[in-house]
Amino acid sequence: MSAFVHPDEIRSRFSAALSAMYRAEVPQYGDLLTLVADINAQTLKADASGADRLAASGELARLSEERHGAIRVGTADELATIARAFAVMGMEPVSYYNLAPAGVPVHSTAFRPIDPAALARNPFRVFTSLLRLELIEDDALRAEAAETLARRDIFTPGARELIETAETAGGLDEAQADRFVSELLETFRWHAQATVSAQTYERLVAAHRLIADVVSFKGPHINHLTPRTLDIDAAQAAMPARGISPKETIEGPPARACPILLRQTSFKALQEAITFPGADGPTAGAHTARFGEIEQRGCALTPAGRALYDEALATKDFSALPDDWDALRRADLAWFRYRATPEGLAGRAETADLDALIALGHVVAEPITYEDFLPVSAAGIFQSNLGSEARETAYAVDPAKADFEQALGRPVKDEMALYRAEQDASITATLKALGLTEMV
Ligand code: OOG
Ligand code: NI
Repeated sequence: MSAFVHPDEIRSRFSAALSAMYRAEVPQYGDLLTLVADINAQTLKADASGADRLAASGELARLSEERHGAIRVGTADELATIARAFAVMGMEPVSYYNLAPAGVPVHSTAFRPIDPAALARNPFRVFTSLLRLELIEDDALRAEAAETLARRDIFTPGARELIETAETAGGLDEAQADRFVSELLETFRWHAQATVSAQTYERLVAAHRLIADVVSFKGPHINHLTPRTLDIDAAQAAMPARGISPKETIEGPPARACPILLRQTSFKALQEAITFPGADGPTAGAHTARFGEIEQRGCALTPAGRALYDEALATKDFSALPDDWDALRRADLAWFRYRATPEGLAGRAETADLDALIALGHVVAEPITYEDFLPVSAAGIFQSNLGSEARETAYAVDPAKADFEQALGRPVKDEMALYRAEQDASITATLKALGLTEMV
């Protein structure tokens, strides 16, 4: 019998430990968690059918645990190693996001579980960005940044050793899993001591505030940890009364009866005291990196639905995207999970046509939750936290996905293929449960 702790369990322990650490580091994060928990409780109380739907899809149980975080790493080796660490927790890189067109010198992926059962257990995700040093124009500064990054190891020896153990043995036992969680937590910890001089820091900030954030510290401190709210408009409205001042607008689609994709809002990054090393001892400074964010997740869209969304976002006219589940489903604009109803299981339908089965009440289709990110929103979140000096102009863009995958050491997964597989599997299982397999 295997004594390995399940990767889902390691992920849950890590996400809980990270949340506790961040709460101790950034007390406002605790305030945000309380606010979101209050709003979610009110929303569930006011909408019993919505609560039932969430319970049926398994999302009610995961709701209070649900978080995404973000880190920014500096080198290919850091990215490849963090990918191996996330793999120990059952998290895979999904999608490629290029932030350069938005003037942010990084490209990114999101590490998350991909299996529906693992997502239901704990959907912890980490948006992980790799700095694109080649976008620093000043040669001397670029070389200095590269040397600084080459000198650091963002992983403890213990974390490196346990990643190896998990890979060679195929898993971690109880004691190893707990040690892995606490060793890996060190990578995400805040360090108030910069590793570069105040002068270098200022030059890095002048190149881009984000470059300074990645290069100047011992590790890629977690910069936000985002709980999921069921009503982001209510949460945004309730923030000022709790002493939290949100950014002006909510990123993503407008409020709808049928929520789609992802809506997000954040509070501005904190000015935090740091020190710089100096010949005559440390000198005091300040750095802004960490902020608070909340999100509301809706239904995942198909490529056709996503194209309509992107167009709607550009034209600010969302009328082409029907605000009705059945219309979204019939037009193949969103992904759904199909399920046989008790009536369906009791009855005997003469058809294997899904629309007909739904009309008969033998099958229901539930929207599949969007588990990924929106690059335009991500750029908005980055920018609102960089302060007024944020670079306005876009970087020249080249297709850098291949470079990213080379650094990562593997290709990223295609999010659409994952949603499609889930929808297809649910259709197959539904028809099988209804004894209709032979008819298709
Ligand atoms: C990541 C920003 C992206 C989101 O929710 O879109 C993100 C960062 O600031 O490092 O977390
Ligand atoms: Ni975020």
